[in-house]
Amino acid sequence: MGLTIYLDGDFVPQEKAVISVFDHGLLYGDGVFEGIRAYNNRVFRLEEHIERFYESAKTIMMDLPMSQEEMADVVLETCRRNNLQDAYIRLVATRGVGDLGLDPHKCGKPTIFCIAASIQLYNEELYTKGLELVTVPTRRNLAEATNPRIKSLNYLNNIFGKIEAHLAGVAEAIMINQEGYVAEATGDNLFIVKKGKLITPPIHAGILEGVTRNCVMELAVEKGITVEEKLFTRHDIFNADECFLTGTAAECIPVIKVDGRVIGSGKPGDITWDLISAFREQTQTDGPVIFKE
Ligand code: PXG
Repeated sequence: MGLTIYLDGDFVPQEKAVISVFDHGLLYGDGVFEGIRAYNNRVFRLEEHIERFYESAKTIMMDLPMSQEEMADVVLETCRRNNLQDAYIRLVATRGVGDLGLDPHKCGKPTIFCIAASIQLYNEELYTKGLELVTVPTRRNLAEATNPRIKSLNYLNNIFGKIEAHLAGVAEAIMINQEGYVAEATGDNLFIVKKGKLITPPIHAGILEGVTRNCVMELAVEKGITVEEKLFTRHDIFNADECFLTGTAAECIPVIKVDGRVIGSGKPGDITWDLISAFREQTQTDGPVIFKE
């Protein structure tokens, strides 16, 4: 069945949701986006996603033509129009239609669209067996150049990581920053567990501040687990007791091998499992309701 898409103020059938070839989102990757999930009739942490969306837009000097509350309503209404209580949502703002030059001032107004689709769940076997990862040669973007905190439409850096992971015969990559410290995966944040402590790279490692990352850190603190944001290297991953990734699409997913080194017991660890189930529980009640009684 065709989806109903929000595009620049209207809800239109997906065949009609088309964008100009002069849109700078397409010509230059000039724009920002969010990947959001809905669970059990609620849009998970919608406010945090909208806030990050506006922060990304502010950094690239793009004025969004509505308030954060109105943008949140666009997301909720897109779910309603598609009759979805569980969904994968993509909210995008491009610089808009301009000429062939890269000057953003020539673009009149941002193009804004929102897609809500039914979610393609990851295979549960990935969670019970865990993932194998490799570190890849392409470094994560330098924060002083294209800051990874901006969730921009420019994902080539991450796509290189994905390609290099596939060349190495695995599904996902760990990206290292310019200084040699672990940054993140191509579309997920990374955690390790060592002697009962949960450790993840700080924002200044050059990462996206993940909504799932923040939620998992909160849940760990609630469970009395010590959480540290600190720089670490591949060596710390190889010698960790547990490792997992977090992201909107994958949620929390265990990692059992990195660059050929078995992590911990080689099976998803106890703290990882504890946090996976706490996260799954949290998604059932966190965020604004889509269909009110
Ligand atoms: N780091 C990067 C670089 C990301 O793109 C995350 C971390 C996790 O953030 P959240 O807020 O989702 O916990 C992301 C998320 C996908 C997909 O389909 C994932 C993301 C973007 C686009 C697609 O796996 N990003």
